[in-house]
Amino acid sequence: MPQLKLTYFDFHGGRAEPVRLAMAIGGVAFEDYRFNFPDFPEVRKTTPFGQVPTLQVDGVQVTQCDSILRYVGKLAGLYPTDPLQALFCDEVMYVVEEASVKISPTFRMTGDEQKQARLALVNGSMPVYLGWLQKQLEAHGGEYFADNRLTVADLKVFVDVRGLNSGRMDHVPTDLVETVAPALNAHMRRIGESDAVERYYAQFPAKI
Ligand SMILES: N[C@@H](CCC(=O)N[C@@H](CS)C(=O)NCC(=O)O)C(=O)O
Repeated sequence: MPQLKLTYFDFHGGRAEPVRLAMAIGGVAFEDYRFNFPDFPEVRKTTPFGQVPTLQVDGVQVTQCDSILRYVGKLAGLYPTDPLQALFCDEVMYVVEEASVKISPTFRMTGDEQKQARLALVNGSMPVYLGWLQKQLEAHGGEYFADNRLTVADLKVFVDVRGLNSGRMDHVPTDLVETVAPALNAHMRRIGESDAVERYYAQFPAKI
């Protein structure tokens, strides 16, 4: 097994959390390098695009969260070997990523600018993405997004839905998912209550 070092913010969300979960569930050993927001200016100097997450694989630095998640999913046994199921898995991951790309700039806004930008998403693309994800889940049997089992796509949606429900994002109503795609909340609860995920978060009793 290669030596792996994942670099990302110290919180239970964002673009690296599905990677952490996949490694924990699959029993893949890695260095979980977490840093606090004030240290980001220094950390970003060590990355090619000034962005995180990064994964070092035997000292080689790799970027792009979905590429990292796919790779780690393969190591962890959480990525389909069947090409069509892999395609379904990738599609879901990319839809979540596309939604994240739309909301990312709003984290640099404040006040009314942020409010208007977020409300435009809440009333525009977000329900479209959430509705599509719900349909996709239902089309694949209602429990998992691909391969009739837990894959990295489930972990990516789980982290995203939990973030939307958290109240961490001002102007994004905490009942948005429940209103437009309640099956995604049921999915989130199921994944969150699974033994492996509960065991993982039991390591972080004091953190949100
Ligand atoms: N395409 C990249 C995007 C990474 C990204 O935007 N990361 C955010 C944190 S979640 C970041 O570092 N933002 C700082 C910036 O873009 O200046 C990926 O998929 O990993």
